[in-house]
Amino acid sequence: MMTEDEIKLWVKVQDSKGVDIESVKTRLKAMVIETPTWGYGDSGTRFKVFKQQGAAQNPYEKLEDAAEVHRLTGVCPKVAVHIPWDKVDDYGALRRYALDLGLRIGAVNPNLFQDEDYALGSLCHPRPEVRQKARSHMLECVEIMKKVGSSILSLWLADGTNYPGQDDFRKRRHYLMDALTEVYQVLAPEARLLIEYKMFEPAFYHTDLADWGMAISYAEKLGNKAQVLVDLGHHAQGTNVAHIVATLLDEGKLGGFHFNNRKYADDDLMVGAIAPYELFLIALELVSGEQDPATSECAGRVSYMIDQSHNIEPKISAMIRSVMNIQTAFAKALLVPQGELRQAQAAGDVITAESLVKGAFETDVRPLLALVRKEMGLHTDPLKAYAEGTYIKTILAREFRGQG
Ligand code: LRH
Ligand code: MN
Repeated sequence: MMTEDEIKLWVKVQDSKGVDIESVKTRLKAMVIETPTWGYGDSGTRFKVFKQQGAAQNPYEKLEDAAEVHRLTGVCPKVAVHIPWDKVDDYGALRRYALDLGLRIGAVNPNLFQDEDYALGSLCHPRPEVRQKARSHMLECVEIMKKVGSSILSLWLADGTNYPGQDDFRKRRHYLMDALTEVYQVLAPEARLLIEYKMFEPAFYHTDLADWGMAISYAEKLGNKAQVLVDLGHHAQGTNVAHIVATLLDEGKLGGFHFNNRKYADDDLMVGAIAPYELFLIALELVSGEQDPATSECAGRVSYMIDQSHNIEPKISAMIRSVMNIQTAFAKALLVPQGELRQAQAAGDVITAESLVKGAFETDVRPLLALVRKEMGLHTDPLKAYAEGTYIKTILAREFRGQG
C-alpha cells in the first residue's frame, strides 16, 4: 500500500523537476479504457479451453463483470461487444442493463470468421453468395450499433489464403472495397469504421488486411469515418509499432487500439506483461500527439480498447491488472519533459534524448496513480480491492458448466 508520506515525497520530487502534476493527474483521470465482453468468458487456444469457476456465461454477466472493473478502476465505462458471441433478443434491454450498471456499449465487432461458409473468406470469398452473406452480417451489425448506442464498428477480417495460387489478390481487394463502401454508406454521421489488420492467422499464406498500409489504403479511399485499428499482437516480430502509431496519427487515420501483449505471435496476453517498454513508447507517441495541435484532434478521438483472452488467469483480476498496466504506461509517458526532448532532438543530442525518455520510463509512478485513485474516491490498489471485495465471492457462486 502506498503511504501518504511516499505520495507527498513523490509529488515534491516531481514538482522540483518542473513536472505539471495537476495536468498529468487530469489526463490520467480522463482516461477511457474499453474492456471486451469476450475477456470475461471462457476462452482458450485450439488445444484447450480451460473452464473457470465463476466465468461469465452470457452478455449480461459479462457486463456485470465489466462494471466491477469500472467500479474499481474508474476508467472503464465502455464495453466492446462481439456479434454473435453477444447476440441477444433485445439489444435495447442490453443497452439499458449496461446503463443501469454505469456502463455504455462501445465498439460493435462483427464476426466473419466462425461461420462454416467462410473457409475461403467472407467479404473476399470467391463466391458472390458468400460475400453477400458476409455483407448482410456487417449491415446487421450497423443496425445493432443503433440499438445499443454504439458509434464504432470495429472490423477484423480473418480473410486470406493458405497456398500460392489459391486465389487472386487484386480481385479480393476489389470485393473488399465494394463491401466496405456499401457498409460505409449506411454508417450514422457520427459513427466510425475501424479497420483492424493482422499479418497472419488463421490464414497462413496471405491475409487480405495484413498490415497498416493495406488498412490505411482502404480507409483513405472510404473517407473520414474510416480509420485504422492497431492490435499490438498483429505485427511481425521486431516491428516498431510506435512508429506505425506516429504515422497513422500524422495521417489522421489512427482510430483505435486493441491493447494486449505477446511473446511470439497473436498471444493475446495481458497488456504490458511482456513488453512494458514497447507499451510506454506507444503511449509516448499518443501523449505527444495529443499535445501537438497538428495531431491533437485525431489523438483525442483514439479509442483505447483491450482485446485479450485470459486462458489460465482469473479473468476479472487479469482485466484489472491490464488496465493498471495501461495507466502505468501513460503515467510514465506523461512525465517525459517534451520541451527538453525536442531541444535534444533538434540538437542531435542522442544521449540526452534517449535518457530523457528512458528516465521517465524508469520513474516509479505508483505514488502518482495511488494519488489519482484517492482523488477519484477509489482504493489506491484496485487489484487488492477486488481480491478483498465481495464481488469475487458472488461470481464464484455462479453455476459452473465444467468439463465437456
Ligand atoms: C483477431 C482479434 C480481433 C477479434 C478477435 C477476438 O485476432 O484480434 O480483434 O475479433 O481477436
Ligand atoms: Mn484485436
